Amino acid sequence: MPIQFSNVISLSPSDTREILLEKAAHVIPGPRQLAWQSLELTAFIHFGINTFTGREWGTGLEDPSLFNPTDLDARQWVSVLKDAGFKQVVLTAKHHDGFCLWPSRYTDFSVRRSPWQSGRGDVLRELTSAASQAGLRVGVYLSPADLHEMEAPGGRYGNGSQPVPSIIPTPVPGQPPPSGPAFTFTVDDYNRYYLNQLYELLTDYGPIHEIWFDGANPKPGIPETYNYADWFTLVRALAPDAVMFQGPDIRWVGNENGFARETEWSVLPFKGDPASGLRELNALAPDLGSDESLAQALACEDNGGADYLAWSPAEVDVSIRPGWFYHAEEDAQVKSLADLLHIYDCSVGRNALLLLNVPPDRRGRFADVDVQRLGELGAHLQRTFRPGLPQSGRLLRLDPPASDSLEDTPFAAAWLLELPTPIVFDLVVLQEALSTGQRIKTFAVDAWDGKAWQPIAAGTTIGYKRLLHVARQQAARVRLRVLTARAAPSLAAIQLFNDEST
Ligand code: FUL
Repeated sequence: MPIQFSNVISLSPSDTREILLEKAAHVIPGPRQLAWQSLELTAFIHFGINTFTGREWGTGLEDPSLFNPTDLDARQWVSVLKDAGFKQVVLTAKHHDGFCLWPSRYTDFSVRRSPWQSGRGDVLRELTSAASQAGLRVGVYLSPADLHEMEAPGGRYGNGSQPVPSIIPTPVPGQPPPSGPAFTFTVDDYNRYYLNQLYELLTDYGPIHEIWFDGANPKPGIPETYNYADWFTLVRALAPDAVMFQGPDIRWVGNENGFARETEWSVLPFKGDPASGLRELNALAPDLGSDESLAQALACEDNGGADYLAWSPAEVDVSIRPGWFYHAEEDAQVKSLADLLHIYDCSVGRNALLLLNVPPDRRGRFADVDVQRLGELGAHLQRTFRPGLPQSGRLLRLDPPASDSLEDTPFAAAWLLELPTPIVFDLVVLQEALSTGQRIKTFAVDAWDGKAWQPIAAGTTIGYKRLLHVARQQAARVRLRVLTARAAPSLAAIQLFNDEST
């Protein structure tokens, strides 16, 4: 039986290494994963009670009247981000403290009890209105850990309540219900609360394209079981195009510094039932997804081997400042343009998506220094990646062996980019065609100097995209040789650019 392309492929303990790798070569992204990955550059907005207390993690017992932005302007956020090339923005609708930036029906620990707009404000509404006008997508961070629900009297988190069949959205006397279909889940008090909040976020604000299930918990000792399966069911039903971070769709890259791995695979091994949507892994592992690590995961004797392979692409979250929230004393520590470009190379350029955090200040606006830096970033990227000659070249597949000076080097596949006239470039962009999955393990790039092929770059994995800085040079013919691959690879693009920063 030939192996079919699929988002998830089951493993068997009897799979040989060859079959395992053949299966890995047939795991492909789903449409929502592909749409998400092609955004490339997305923004995170950490804003909330912490902005006004100067903390990174709140207590959950703050006075909501502390939340009082003097000049909140989500249109400023959106226009600065859009001009800089960002395609989506994810807001901390609720951080670990539990304070809600929208007037939830299910708690009074929210903007409703703040002086901002006399308690009638809604930060998520401001953002979704501005973003939909500008054509930016919106995502929401809804922290599973909730200190207010842990610490405040009557808190529902870990209160020992029994799971009971519960209608979501749960009717609230005197308040119009969110509109949409009703669901019944058997859940305890906190999961009911969390599901109701998810429901509000996914039905009251237009399309939501990413849900951020943060993994951190300031008080992990308080026992509460998250009913992930129910959360995922609700999200799929109400927002079928949304990707779930640390759910079935996308994974944390494993650090908050802005760097994907030099070798970053999107096909990973997992244990358990793929239908559960839980993709549990050690996100910090230095090697995720190499041939060796797949073989080890399958053979793992401690707790049984991996059960399946799934498409699990990396998201790189990093802040433009030392903290996630705005602190005036960090104004001088906003990352430099060079830092941001390095992060871009090491995230978008390494088969990952960049989620760059830009926290609004106490006015509710991006500070001048952040605005300036985002402007510099956008200008640089637009200059570098402006459409031009590369797109007009012909991309030809070459049959091995190649008849030239490097013919002794075997290759699994090769492509030639041929331009009508030579161009000056110092940046090579490679993209695999993900409709046949991620297959390339190692490759080399050569440029034709008029007499012979000269090697100019080499590397591991390509996947969605690989950026390679090379010595500035002029050529009309550039060749990619795939040296090793899991199966016959397909290529989407070779492009050449002139990165003016170097
Ligand atoms: C972490 C949180 O604890 C931080 O406060 C921040 O939200 C970051 C993006 O995720 O897990």
